[in-house]
Parts: sequence; structure tokens; C-alpha cells
Amino acid sequence: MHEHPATKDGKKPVPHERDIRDLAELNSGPVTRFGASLPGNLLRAFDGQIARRGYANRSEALGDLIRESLIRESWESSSGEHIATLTLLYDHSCRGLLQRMTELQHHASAKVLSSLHVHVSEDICLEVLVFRGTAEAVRREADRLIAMRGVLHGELVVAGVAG
Ligand code: NI
Repeated sequence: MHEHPATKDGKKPVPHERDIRDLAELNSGPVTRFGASLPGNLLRAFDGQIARRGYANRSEALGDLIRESLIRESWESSSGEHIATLTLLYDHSCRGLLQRMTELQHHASAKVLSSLHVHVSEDICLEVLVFRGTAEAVRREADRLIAMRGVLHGELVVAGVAG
């Protein structure tokens, strides 16, 4: 990875924003081993998916997931307003979760245009939020919601750039 010059206000640009467009550069450099700790069931399920998709090993599959995640993130460097959906699966019985989620949505810098709620089971709810805002604001609110205790899964999909 090459060095990025500091911008006028002294803040360094996020290094990946430009670099991730260059997959060749992402795939260059020495191979580095690292350790990771995951719940056993999660790893077994991942191994099953790896086998179904025909990957030679976990490293290849993990590399693809990481690249996909980085590329998906690259839209954040684009300017203007975006429309995006955030799908959340959460345990509504988790103490304080509903209040924290509601408060965040009322104060979010990305506007919540609409939401859809489905009671999936006794404890689990599915919620789809439609956001409008800058890429940075939408991503920030989505990340904060996904990180909340009691949220089991979250996925942000950018539906388009608002006119
Ligand atoms: Ni519900």
C-alpha cells in the first residue's frame, strides 16, 4: 500500500478508499498468517459453505469475504445522498434494546424514511429501515444499530443515489 498525503485540514484520508478499487494491489504483498477465535458452530457452518462453494480452503474463502466487504464499503467515498435499506434481526426481549434503537433512529443524522416490522418468532423480530442520507451518515447509523447487544444480524443495502 502506498502512502497517502495528509489533506489540508491535517486529517489523513482513509487509506482503503482509493486502494480497494485496485484488486491487484489488494492481493499483492507478503501472505500473513493470523489467528481467529470463532464459535464452533459458526466455523462448522462456514466450513460447510466453503465445501458447497468449492473453495480449496478457509483462507481463500475468507479472502473473498474480506474483499467483498472492502469493495462494498467503497461506495462510502462517493458524494451526495443515498437511499439504503438496513435489515435487522434482533431479540426484542434483550433489555433496553428497543429503547436504544428508537432513540438512535430519532437522532440519526441519516433520516429514517420508513420502517417495516415483522414478528418472526416469540423473541425474534425482523426490521427493515429505509434510510436517506450521505453514505457516511447511513453507514454510521447502520453500524451503530448492528453493534447493539441483542441485534443478531444486520445487513445494509444501498438501493441508489437520491436525486
Ligand atoms: Ni416484533
